[in-house]
Amino acid sequence: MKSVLYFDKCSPPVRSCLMLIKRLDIDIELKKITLFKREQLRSDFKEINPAHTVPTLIDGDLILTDSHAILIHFCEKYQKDGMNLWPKEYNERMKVLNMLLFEISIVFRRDSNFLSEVVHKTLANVDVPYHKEKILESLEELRNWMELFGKFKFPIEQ
Ligand SMILES: N[C@@H](CCC(=O)N[C@@H](CS)C(=O)NCC(=O)O)C(=O)O
Repeated sequence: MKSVLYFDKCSPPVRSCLMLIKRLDIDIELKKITLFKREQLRSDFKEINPAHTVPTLIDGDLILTDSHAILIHFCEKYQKDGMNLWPKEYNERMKVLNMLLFEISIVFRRDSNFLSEVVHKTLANVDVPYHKEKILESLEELRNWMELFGKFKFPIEQ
């Protein structure tokens, strides 16, 4: 039976899973949960994921409710020989895990703090300059990490 990914493309963590599904050519069923219609709060979805977030993956008996766990699972299961997305070598693998945790604890948290305020307050009541500074700071840190790894450079729009 095919795995099922509950998704909404407006979610950044969902996007990371969709990118990896494409990269690894995974045959999977996609089920839309429209966040703006608050479909994630449906009781049938909360029975699968009490935290009512997307992405959520069902793969047989396994239910994963965090994009980072889903990304690791996809690599463990579908990464082809010669790919090094989820490295075999221990220290390299821990570096990837470290960056995934940096993403969830800094980059995504700041983005989501801002967007939750936009959704729950009116934009006029949101301290946009504060959030902009925090988000740009996290992107700057991300860029520094990338440069440290010597992988690539990218510009950050002010
Ligand atoms: N740590 C989770 C965060 C997922 C998350 O917060 N998803 C948001 C959309 S970006 C969501 O589904 N929010 C709906 C809700 O909280 O009710 C992950 O990376 O998968």
